[in-house]
Amino acid sequence: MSSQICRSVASRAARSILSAYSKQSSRSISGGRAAAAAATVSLRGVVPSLAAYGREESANASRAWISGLFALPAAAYMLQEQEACAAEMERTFIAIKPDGVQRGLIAEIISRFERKGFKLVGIKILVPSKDFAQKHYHDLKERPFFNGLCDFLSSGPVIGMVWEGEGVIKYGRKLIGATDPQKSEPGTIRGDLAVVVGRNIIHGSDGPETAKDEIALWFKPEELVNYTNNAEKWIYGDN
Ligand code: IDP
Ligand code: MG
Repeated sequence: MSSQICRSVASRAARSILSAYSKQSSRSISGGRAAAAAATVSLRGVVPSLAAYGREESANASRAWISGLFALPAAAYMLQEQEACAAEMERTFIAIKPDGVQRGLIAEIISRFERKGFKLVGIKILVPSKDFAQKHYHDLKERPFFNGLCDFLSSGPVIGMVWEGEGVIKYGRKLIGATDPQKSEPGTIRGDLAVVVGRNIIHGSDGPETAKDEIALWFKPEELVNYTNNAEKWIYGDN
C-alpha cells in the first residue's frame, strides 16, 4: 500500500512539474515561474525541503525561474525513483541457522535471493540466546522438538536478514523448499543443500504477520536500510 502511495504521489508531482515546464518553457520567465509553482504545489509532502524552498521563492520571479531549472531534473529523478518505490512492497525475515553458517553456505544462500532479484535491506550475525530462540519459535512451544530446536538455534552464529521485493514472503519460502529436506524439491535451498529436518540450514517467515513479528524481533527499525538498487528498473516493469 505504501508503494502505491509513493508511486502515485511522486508520479503526479513529477509529471506536473515536467508538463508545466514543457508547456511554458518557450515563455522564458513566466514559464519558469509556472514550473516553479507546480514544483511548490506538487512537491509539498513529498520532498519537504524542496517544497519549503519553492514557497519562499514564489514572491520573486527571477529566483522562481531558477528554482524551476532545479525542479526539472528533480522531476526526472522522481520519475525514476517511483520505480524504486514500487519495489518496497513486502519484506520477509530470513535466517541462516548455525548449520548453514558452519557449512560455509552463507554466500550460496544470499546469492540465491540476490540473483532472483530480491533486495537485502538488513543483515547481522549473532549467537541468539536460548531465550531469544524460544521467542523466535514461540509458535512451536508445544512440539516435542521445541527444546532441542531452541538449543540448536542458540548453539552458534546465525545470520539474520531482511529481504525485500514483490511477493518475497511466499516466493522466499519457495526458494527455501519444504521443511523436511527429504521432501524439498531439487533446485530449492533445502533440496540442494540439506538432508534432514533437524539440520535444514535456513529459516524463512511463513506469512505477512510472522514476517512483521520476526523482523521486529530481530531488527530495530534503524537497522533496516531503504535504498534504491539501480537494477530495480530492470527487475520491475510493465509492458
Ligand atoms: P519451517 O522452518 O519450514 O517454517 P516449521 O514447521 O516452522 O518449519 O519448523 C521450524 C523448524 O523446526 C524447522 O525448520 C526445523 O528446523 C524444525 N522442525 C520442524 N519439524 C521438525 C521435526 O519433526 N523434528 C525436528 N525438527 C523439526
Ligand atoms: Mg516456520
